[in-house]
Amino acid sequence: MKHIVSGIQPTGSLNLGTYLGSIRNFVKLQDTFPEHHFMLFIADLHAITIPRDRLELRKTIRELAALYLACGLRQERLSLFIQSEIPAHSQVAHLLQCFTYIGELERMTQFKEKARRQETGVSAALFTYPVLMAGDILLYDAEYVPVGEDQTQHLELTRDIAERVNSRLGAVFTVPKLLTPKVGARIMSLTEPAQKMSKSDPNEKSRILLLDPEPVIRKRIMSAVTDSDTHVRFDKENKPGISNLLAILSALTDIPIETLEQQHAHSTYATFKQHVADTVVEALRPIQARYQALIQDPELDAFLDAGRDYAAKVAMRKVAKLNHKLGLGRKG
Ligand code: ATP
Ligand code: LTN
Repeated sequence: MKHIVSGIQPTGSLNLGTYLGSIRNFVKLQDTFPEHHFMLFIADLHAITIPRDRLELRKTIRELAALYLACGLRQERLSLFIQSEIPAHSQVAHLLQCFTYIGELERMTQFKEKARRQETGVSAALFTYPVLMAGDILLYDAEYVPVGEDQTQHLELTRDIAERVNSRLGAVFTVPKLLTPKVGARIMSLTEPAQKMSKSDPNEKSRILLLDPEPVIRKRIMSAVTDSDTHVRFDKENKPGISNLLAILSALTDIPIETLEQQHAHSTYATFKQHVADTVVEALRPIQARYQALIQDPELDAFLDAGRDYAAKVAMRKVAKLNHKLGLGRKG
């Protein structure tokens, strides 16, 4: 079975950036790749590389599982699971660390950024985070990995590790390919459009959460930072705020940015923002309704159990193969 694999960390509530950069893309890819099986997981082992409150983490894991499904993923050809429920993820991370150089990890920009922001100590796990991620992907012989642009460097490292293992031990892993969405791969903050919209930004006004009530969504968009010009035009350099709103609108409607520019050639910023706000509200309404039903539904647990069982079987086989190739344990 050919696999497409991706994960999201259960940290903070899901925002429009994560939705457009990843989940919405998964939904579309289910049509683009009708032969592939989708393996999507909640990266809770990644989340604890920075200290978390346990009750908050548990709540977010469930919320994320329900949101994944609420966003319209079809359940056939999908295994949704929780990373920590599959011990093979931790196992393979150690094995792959034996094939990763410290210098490679020191170059990771996400590590450098997150380490800089840490007020208490920086955990060794934050440093080895990309190796755990490589394991998530290689365990399942993923052919494609759909992620936002910020994950490109991690995916390059994953490919390097896979090639290194294959050249030392013979063919063990499929070398995965990156899949980023054409529009929406990098949604920016509404208050500082030079930075990506992020769950961990302390300024709540910088983002829209998928579960935000309608008035909040409208307020955030209407007060999004723009510029002193008056033309609705895509120009990331000089008009990052307006360009970001155009990208959001384009990603949600599948209308090319050039067409949107033409449609809004004579709009004021206020009219344009109103249109973006209406579109976001309409797009999120059905997701919010499905979420409310799913979060209380015991079927959600049944689906996560099935996902866990499928993933565990595939992953265990891969770890056994790797152990064997490395000469670990007894011959069996
Ligand atoms: P943080 O914002 O705290 O650094 P994160 O949102 O980057 O965390 P994840 O939740 O694990 O971390 O990201 C899940 C997926 O969403 C990844 O594929 C990531 O590339 C994508 N993503 C995250 N933020 C954005 C964004 N602003 N625009 C587009 N894609 C994004
Ligand atoms: N690091 C990723 C989340 C992640 C992931 C993965 C994505 C962990 N393991 C495997 C794709 C495949 C992030 O988006 N921050």
